[in-house]
Amino acid sequence: MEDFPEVESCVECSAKTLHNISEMFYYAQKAVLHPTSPLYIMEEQDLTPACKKSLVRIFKICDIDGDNLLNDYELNLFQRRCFNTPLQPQILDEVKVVIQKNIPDGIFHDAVTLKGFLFLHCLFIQRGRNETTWAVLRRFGYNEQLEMCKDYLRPTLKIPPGSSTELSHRGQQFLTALFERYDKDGDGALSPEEHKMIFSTCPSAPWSYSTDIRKSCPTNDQGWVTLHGWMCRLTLMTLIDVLKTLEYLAYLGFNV
Ligand SMILES: [Ca+2]
Ligand SMILES: [Ca+2]
Repeated sequence: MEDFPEVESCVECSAKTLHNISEMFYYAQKAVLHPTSPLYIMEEQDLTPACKKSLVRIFKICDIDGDNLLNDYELNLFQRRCFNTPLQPQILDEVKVVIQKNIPDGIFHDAVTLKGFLFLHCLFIQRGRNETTWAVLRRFGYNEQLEMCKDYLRPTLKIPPGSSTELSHRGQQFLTALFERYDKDGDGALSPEEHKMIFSTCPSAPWSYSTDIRKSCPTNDQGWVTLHGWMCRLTLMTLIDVLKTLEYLAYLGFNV
């Protein structure tokens, strides 16, 4: 196996004595459904850059209060979103102990840091539980190449003739909360830096700050976009290009 790093697992089996047959199928299926190589570099014992990048984005989306830590409440929401079950308090404590033991700065104020989150996924893979990390990545829209799936970004939407499109109440709530999370200084407006950060989970911003949103939407005295301006621009985008809104909601981590 050392000579062939592309071989993920090796199991001795026999069709004659039926020795290890079910194990053989289990590992073969696993190699196809939850491959290691897109996630992990064996020689370096570390996650691949693409996997890290995806997990960093997921971490940011799950960090609801924006303090760069995942507290118990945020971890529970994450767990529910990915696995549809709540995290047992005892298991949560055990996970934190394991992280703390291995990397001391993986836990801060009883919450998981980004380092701790990445370490946890490294550990899953090292323990042969690739399916856990894959489940997380797939839930957040990633395909086998660790790119966002097209149908996740642009789901089919039939708009009857004569109808227009607008943000739902849930969509408005999500985008308002997002604004509040990234308005770090709490002045009720997005500075250019805050505007840049709000789209840090997206490939790029959907519009230019200086020549588009700032010029066309309500701003404060400093000329920075207010919550009202932010919602106006999104309402307009939803009206004229709803697929673009859907795409951005996916990048921003709206839970569907
Ligand atoms: Ca947090
Ligand atoms: Ca601000």
